[in-house]
Amino acid sequence: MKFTKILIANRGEIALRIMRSAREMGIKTVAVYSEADRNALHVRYADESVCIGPPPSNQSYLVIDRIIAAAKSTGAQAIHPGYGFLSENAAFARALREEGIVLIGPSPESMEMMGDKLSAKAAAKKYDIPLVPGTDYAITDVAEAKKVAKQVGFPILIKASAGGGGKGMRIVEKESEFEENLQRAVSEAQSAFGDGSVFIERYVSSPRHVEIQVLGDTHGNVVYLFERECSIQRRHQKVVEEAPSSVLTPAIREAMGKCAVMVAKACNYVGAGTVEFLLDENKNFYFLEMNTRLQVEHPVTEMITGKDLVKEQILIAQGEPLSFVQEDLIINGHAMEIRVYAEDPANNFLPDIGKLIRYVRPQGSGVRVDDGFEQGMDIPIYYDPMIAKLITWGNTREEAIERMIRAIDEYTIVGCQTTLPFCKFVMKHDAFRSGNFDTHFVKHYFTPDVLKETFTDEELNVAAFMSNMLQSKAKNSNSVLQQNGTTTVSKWKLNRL
Ligand code: MV4
Repeated sequence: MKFTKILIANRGEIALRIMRSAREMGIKTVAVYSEADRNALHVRYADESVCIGPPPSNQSYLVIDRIIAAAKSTGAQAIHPGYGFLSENAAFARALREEGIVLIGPSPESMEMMGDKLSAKAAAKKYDIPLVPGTDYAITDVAEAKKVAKQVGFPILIKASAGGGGKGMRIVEKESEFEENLQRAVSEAQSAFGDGSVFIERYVSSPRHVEIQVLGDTHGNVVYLFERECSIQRRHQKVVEEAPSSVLTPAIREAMGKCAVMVAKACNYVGAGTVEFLLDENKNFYFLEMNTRLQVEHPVTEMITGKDLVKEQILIAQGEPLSFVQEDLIINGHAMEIRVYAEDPANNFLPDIGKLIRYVRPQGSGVRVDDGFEQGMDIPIYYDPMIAKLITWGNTREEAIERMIRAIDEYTIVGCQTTLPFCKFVMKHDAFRSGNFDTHFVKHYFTPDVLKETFTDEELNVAAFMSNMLQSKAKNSNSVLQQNGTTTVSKWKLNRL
């Protein structure tokens, strides 16, 4: 079935990003919005829009019935859920199926199988996918669990089967601390997720996080679109993502890709999905879990493969077979993405929302900005404080990094603190540039005082110029530039400060 109209059950940058692809395909778009988003860009961009409730997401973007009602009243044949909100909600997928509305995403069965870590591991085990040594069943017996923990070897990690994003994980250093930690993990998992199932794994102490993008169609074809390296994260919040990873060899890439395809096949996956792996110091990889949605960081994959993942999702949902095979896919160059949050990196990354008094996007070759704001807009307090994703492409990793630094310097955001200076710190750091880093990068290298040094040459020139001017004024002289012929300041930069 070819869609003529789809509804986007999301907001912000991802809603806009989806609508852009739909428009290129000649498909009309319906935006849904909360009262806080009445004037948001995704509402203005869409062909039609429907208000679905008050600002809090549990009264708007998370209310299944309101979204279905909006699709029915506008005649949308399909719904794209974006990421977050209802994107991995099997009950939503099932409700759409019952209403005869197509979900641009996988089946509720795939979501359920991969949403639970233990059932995901069980599915992967059948295909001999490498798993971190540990239990692949919920621990019920403490004595038995202790035995397994000893076999696996300490330190071990206790994980909640229903957990995600690092929630419900506990590291246990030695046997004597095992029982107490296990008890706590179970009760935490029970109260946080309503499911006390936990399992144990050997703790991989310095891993890298590498994930593989897959696409599966309704005809049983599955391909992988290489990897994204997402090790630069802070408290399980990704900050920098890139593709390809600087450490994978073609052989490891192919092995991981083939494993990811098997994981997707194990759950009859349809659509765009991501298979997460841990990579240890010796480049052994282990399957962790599968994310059954389009991810925030998907643009880096688009930049190196030339594929539009949202278009592919829509074509797949229409029932079309993939128009390419694995051998058609190649990696072209290197892409970097940073997440620009309205958070203050100098103050423990506390949200710093406000009005975008000045907002000027970077431009030029190899630069992509996915955002949902314009100058003058307020950042609503109700949702994720991500302002934008800044993505750069280069022929090489070095070029992508240099371009990112240049783009960060061009990006002007006045009205709130942002993570831009923090991301520039990462881009300039030797460990990052060498490619030799792991998931502990931020913890190891970042303290707020490192931000003080991240002025551009232009900014330093401006400072030098101004101090010079003040000194000259004190001396009652009017020939500032003659006194310091080496100081150059562009009017352009002065205007932007
Ligand atoms: C691990 C691990 C070490 N050993 N499992 C964190 C979130 C979840 N997706 C899996 N996570 C981890 N699982 C074993 N056996 C370390 C992490 C981990 C991590 C993983 C990916 C990206 C960032 C991370 C930060 C801290 C810990």
